[in-house]
Amino acid sequence: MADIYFCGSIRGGRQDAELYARVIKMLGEYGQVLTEHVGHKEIGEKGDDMDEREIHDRNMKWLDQAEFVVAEVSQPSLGVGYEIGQAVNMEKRILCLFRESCGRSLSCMIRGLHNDQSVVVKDYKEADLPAILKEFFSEANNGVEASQP
Ligand code: 6K6
Repeated sequence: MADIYFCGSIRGGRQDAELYARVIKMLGEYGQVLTEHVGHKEIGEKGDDMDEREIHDRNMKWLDQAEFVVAEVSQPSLGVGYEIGQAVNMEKRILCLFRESCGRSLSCMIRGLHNDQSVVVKDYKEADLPAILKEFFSEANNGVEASQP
C-alpha cells in the first residue's frame, strides 16, 4: 500500500480541519495516510508532547518515505508551503487542492508548480474530490507502469 503525506494548515488556521478529515478518509482508498493527525479537530495551536524540532524532523522523514503528497492549500500556511517545496525537491508526485469557494487567490509559487505530470494543482468543489483523486492516483499508477520496460 502506498504511503501518502497529507498537508493542511495547522498554525495557519484550523478553519478547514473537518474538510481535511474528509479528504484524509477518501485518501484511505489509495494508501496509508502518514499525517492523519492534520485532520484531527482537537489538534490545537499548542504543541503536543513533541517539541518543534522533533515534529519537523519526524515530518521530513515521513515526507521522504511517502510516494504521494496531497496538499489542501486553500488556507494559507507556511508549513504547507514548506512541505510542498521540500516534496518538489524530493521529486514526489504532488496534488495541490484549492477550493474555488474560499475567496482567496492561490500563491503563484504553488499554482506555478503545475505541470500536469509530477505536480497537479486543481481548483475544486468538494463534490468533485472523488473523481479528482481517482484520476490523480490512476495516472500515477499508469506512470509507474509506463516507466517499466
Ligand atoms: C500538535 C498540536 C498542535 O500542533 C501540534 C504539533 N504540530 C504539528 N504536528 C504535526 N505536523 C505539523 C505540526 N505543525 C505543522 N505541521 C505540519 O505542517 C503538518 O504536516 C501540516 O501539513 C503543516 C502545517 O503547517 P502550519 O504552518 O500551518 O502549522
